[in-house]
Amino acid sequence: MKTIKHYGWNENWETKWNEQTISEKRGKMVAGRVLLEHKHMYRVVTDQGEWLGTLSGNFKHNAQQRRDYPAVGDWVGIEQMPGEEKGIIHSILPRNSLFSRKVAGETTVEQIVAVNVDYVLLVMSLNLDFNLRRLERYMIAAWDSGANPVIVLTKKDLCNDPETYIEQAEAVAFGVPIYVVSSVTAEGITELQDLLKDGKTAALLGSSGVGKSSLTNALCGEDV
Ligand SMILES: Nc1nc2c(ncn2[C@@H]2O[C@H](COP(=O)(O)OP(=O)(O)OP(=O)(O)O)[C@@H](O)[C@H]2O)c(=O)[nH]1
Ligand SMILES: [Mg+2]
Repeated sequence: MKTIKHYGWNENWETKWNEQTISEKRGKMVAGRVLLEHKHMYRVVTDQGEWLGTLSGNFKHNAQQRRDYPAVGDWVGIEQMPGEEKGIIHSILPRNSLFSRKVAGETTVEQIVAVNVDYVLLVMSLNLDFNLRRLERYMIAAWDSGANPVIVLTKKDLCNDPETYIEQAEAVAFGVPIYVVSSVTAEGITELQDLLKDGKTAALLGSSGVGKSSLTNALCGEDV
């Protein structure tokens, strides 16, 4: 069975867990990572399997704003309901990055896209989608989140002169690593896999059709 290490648990999280989890609940709780979120219900993966998590009364009482609630990528302290694939979430470990966007409606609300992301892959394809202004905006969003930006130029197989594009990207990228890949020929995929090994978490940012899903499948070696 997969353990939480496969989902990015490491010594840093272990340390945070030991420091933060000092309540009387400690003995009953295990650490888990939020995989999905829907209306204050959370799918949480733990070393004992995947549970459906809901918030403890105390947690709800103390939560004031969006950021106080769990989000995808959070490490939480969860207590299993005896004999059930369900649990009560009591706590969240301090985040090391937070990626959000403002959604305009009657009032502007913050939507958290993902937290505890190590790398944000800024994905653009080497054809009509290539746009340096957009790349700059992506980089600002990535730096704001606290995660490390990485530029991924996709569909290399469709491009006759990738060098020209790479040079242009380098000119605005200021030391941000650039990977050039093709999900069709698999060129560049191993290099990107190397970056993401050891339980690193990545989020993808890019327009529709640039090849994010194809890239995810190529990186995982299976359909996900
Ligand atoms: N030639 C070529 N085509 C690709 C490559 N990657 C993706 N495509 C094609 O581009 C189209 C869009 O790819 P997707 O992976 O669905 O793009 P996406 O970014 O996930 O798009 P959304 O889900 O709409 O945001 C599909 O027809 C893919 O087959 C590539 O490396 N080379
Ligand atoms: Mg997609």
